Amino acid sequence: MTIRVHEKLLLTGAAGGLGRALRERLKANCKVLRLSDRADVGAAGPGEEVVLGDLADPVAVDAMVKGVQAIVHLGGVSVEGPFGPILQANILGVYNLYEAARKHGVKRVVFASSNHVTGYYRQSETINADAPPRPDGLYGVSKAFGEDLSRFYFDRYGIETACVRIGSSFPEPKDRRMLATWLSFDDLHRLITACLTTPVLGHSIVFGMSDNAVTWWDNSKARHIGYAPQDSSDIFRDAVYARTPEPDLTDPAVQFQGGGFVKAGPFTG
Ligand code: NAI
Ligand code: 15L
Repeated sequence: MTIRVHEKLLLTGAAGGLGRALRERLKANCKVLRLSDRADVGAAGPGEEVVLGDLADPVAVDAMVKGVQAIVHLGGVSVEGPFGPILQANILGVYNLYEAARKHGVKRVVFASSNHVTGYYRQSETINADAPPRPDGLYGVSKAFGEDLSRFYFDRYGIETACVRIGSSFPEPKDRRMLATWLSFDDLHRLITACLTTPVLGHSIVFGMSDNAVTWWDNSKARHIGYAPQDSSDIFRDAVYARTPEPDLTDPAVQFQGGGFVKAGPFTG
């Protein structure tokens, strides 16, 4: 199966944890991978180019988007915190990105949304893409904004987007919650590849998780994407149980899907 359907692909947030994990993997998806961040990403290697810039700056975003056919948008504030930086990177930044995509005729975007869009559902519930957002903080609200904005750009301008509500994408699950939310780097790449290559993406919401036995999310509304996870948190279960305490069922971080994010803040600034 060919996974190279775009000549030039933009990866924002290339200096971050997931950007670094995907840098090599995404080269298989394009002829040229354009790396962007406001932080240093090092020198461009073979099959790469670098266009740095701040997402809050429309001129910089225009330059990073111009000439690509598709975008994997990871850049932005990735945790709960003060509203100022979230506003700049995740709200103004995602608007700048879609405006540049519209101007330059980019037709497909994979948007790194987050499970924190629905963090106030309970860990005893299973939700699907039709469940209304219940963000667990300002970060989750900013990702819900990105999902809504991308839906508008699809309805008005036909730009297809996959809003990937990533669970917890790290080398291994760090705690018991992540046994449900874990997404391996290889499965993340499989999921992004599916979003980039499916013939008709439309505007879709898909939960970014591996094939974990315990799950709170039902991806049956995203079958058209063709994502088939091959990893599972289950191989880490015994080790995670051994090194973590019994959950306190009165703790909101244990009750709600968003975990510790439901207790973060308030922040000022
Ligand atoms: P990260 O924080 O390691 O990387 C984010 C990158 O965005 C950083 O390199 C940072 O310099 C860049 N950035 C921040 N503000 C910017 C701005 N104004 N202009 C340009 N670049 C800016 O985050 P990570 O873990 O790599 O996550 C990537 C994306 O995936 C984020 O959007 C995050 O919200 C989302 N996500 C990640 C999850 C995970 O488990 N790693 C879970 C859910 C969502
Ligand atoms: C996120 O949205 C964050 O970007 C990531 O750092 C993790 O905290 C993840 O959610 C999670 O819920 O585990």
